[in-house]
Order: sequence, then structure tokens, then C-alpha cells
Amino acid sequence: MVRRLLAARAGVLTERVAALAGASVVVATALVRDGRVLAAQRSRPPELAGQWELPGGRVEAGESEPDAVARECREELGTDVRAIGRLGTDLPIAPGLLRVHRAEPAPGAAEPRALEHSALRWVGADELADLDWVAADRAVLADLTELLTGR
Ligand code: DCM
Repeated sequence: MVRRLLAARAGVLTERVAALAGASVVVATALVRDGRVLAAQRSRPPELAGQWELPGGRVEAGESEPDAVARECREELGTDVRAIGRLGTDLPIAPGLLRVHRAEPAPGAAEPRALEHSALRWVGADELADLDWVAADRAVLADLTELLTGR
């Protein structure tokens, strides 16, 4: 409880600092289906290629974060998702902040396809540690485990 409160406070602070600095926000999507989360293998840039991430990208000017999650998933995965709330705290990345959003497939959504990634994989809680995650996403693995196991 105290940990969650402190984390929430830290989140608000980093958000304010980022807004002041004009830092860009990148959203990442924890798309969960049947107790597994969708991981995507990066194809670029060379230093990140081969590593796994939660799909997402930069929030555009005037766009809400849930809308950015939906747009990025359409662009990168060819599928419709609904963002249903944040996961974890803000994570510092080189261009600004990474914010993870939980998402579910929209009703009747197509099977995700790797339109911009090298591969996609539905990952269960017990397999999360097997993947070579990009640094920022590694920090959310404990929250992802909690999300997938309900613990
Ligand atoms: N990024 C990240 N984790 C994600 C998605 C993105 O660390 N799940 C980072 C990688 C890039 C930046 O955000 O530095 C922008 O992402 P992209 O290159 O996919 O637009």
C-alpha cells in the first residue's frame, strides 16, 4: 500500500518534470489475452534489434494516450485494441518517458501480425524472464507478472 502510494507520487512528479522539459511520451501496450501478454521483437535500430518490447510508440501532439495505444497497435500489429488503464509507473527512456497501458483486444479484432517487428509472441507469466527485453520494459516485468497471475 505504502509502496503503491509512493510509486503514484513519483509518477505524478516525473509527469510534471517531463511536461516542464517538453519531453516526449512513448506509450507501450500490455495487450493481454487468455492470460498471456503480447511481446514484439524489435527490428530496428541495430542496437535494439532482436530485443523484445511491449508494442507502442510516441504520443502525437493533441492525442490522448489511450488513442495513441490504439493507433500504434493498428499501425504495428494490424489489430484493434482498447486501452483499459495504466500499468506500473513512468519509466525514463532516452527521448522522455515510457508509460505502459493495459489493453484488451477489441471485439472481433484481427489476430495481431508483425507489420513492423521481426516476430510476435504471446507470453505467459512463467516465460516472461526467458525473453531479452529492452531495458525500459524489463522494469515492468514484476507488474506484468502480477497482472497475468492476478497476484
Ligand atoms: N521504447 C521502449 N519500449 C517500448 C517501446 C518503445 O523503450 N515498449 C523506446 C524505444 C525508442 C522509443 O521508445 O527509444 C521510440 O520507440 P519507436 O522507435 O518504436 O518509435
